[in-house]
Amino acid sequence: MAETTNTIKHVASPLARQTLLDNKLTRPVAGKRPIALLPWLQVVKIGGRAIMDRGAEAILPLVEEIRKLLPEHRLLILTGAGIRARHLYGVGLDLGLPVGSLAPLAASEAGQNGHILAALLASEGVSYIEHPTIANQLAIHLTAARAVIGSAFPPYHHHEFPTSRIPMHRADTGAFLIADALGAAGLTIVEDVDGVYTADPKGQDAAKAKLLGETSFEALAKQEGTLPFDRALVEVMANARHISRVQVINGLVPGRLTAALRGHHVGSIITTGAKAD
Ligand code: GWN
Ligand code: ATP
Repeated sequence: MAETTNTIKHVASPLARQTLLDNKLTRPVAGKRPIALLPWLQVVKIGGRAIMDRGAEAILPLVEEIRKLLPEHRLLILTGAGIRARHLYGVGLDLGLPVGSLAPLAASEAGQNGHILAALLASEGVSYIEHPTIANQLAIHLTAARAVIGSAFPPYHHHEFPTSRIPMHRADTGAFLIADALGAAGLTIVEDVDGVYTADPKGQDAAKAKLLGETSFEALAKQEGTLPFDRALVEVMANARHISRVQVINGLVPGRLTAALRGHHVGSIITTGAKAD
């Protein structure tokens, strides 16, 4: 790439003489699909409220299932925040704290759930690893152990968007972003319901709620009402590079996580904007 003219060294760059603001100009260089860093990795997001807040009754059978799955898969297990974050939002919003102050506080609750889960799997060589370690040293940790655990929240901290007083990018979005960035083999979201329904199966319209065996980010963007994950996830799915489908499963039913990781359809499969290979 370097050319020498007289004694002055010029460093050539295809982006040297143009604005980075024009997609048409940057596309030939920046429009390529990135490489998959960890194509053998399975990412599993465990619900904070759906699983961890239920305590031993929900956590111990899942820990047993994960223990048995270790010889089969290499896992990045990420935990959500749950009830303590909701309490934190209540107190923080009452005091007028901005979203960028609330986001890292809520994130720390997701981390706490990860530490709890890691303690239960420590005897299998599974540890909690920190956000910077996930960013920089995940490969070596997964060479030493079959699985590691981390916080599912994205580390946006004070850089959160000001559009919402509750952080828009929570555990589900964080899990998807890291799975897609790593080019992982898959993402499974573990909830306390059988998948995504047309309406909240525990809400006012429960009687009308129908399970969606297969759906897409486009269909969910149009679906009114709540979803079992952050709305921002739908937007992030639209721009995915690697993860072409996500399965949402019920972690309270023994065997569902095992089946999902083996590629079986046992919940709701959501197709994203990424093109499958
Ligand atoms: O503290 O449980 O990582 O993995 O978003 O930042 O608020 O931090 O502000 O490496 O960097 O509470 O201390 O905490 O959950 O996020 O971690 O024990 O700088 O290992 O120090 O990006 O764990 O923590 O909360 O994830 O989600 O020290 Mo925690 Mo979280 Mo630990 Mo992490 Mo935040 Mo770090 Mo971080 Mo902060
Ligand atoms: P976190 O990890 O952030 O703590 P979570 O994933 O454990 O959260 P919730 O955010 O409470 O848990 O999401 C799961 C809940 O979403 C389900 O128990 C269900 O009642 C509710 N829900 C709302 N809308 C729907 C829907 N359309 N389909 C399925 N479940 C829905």
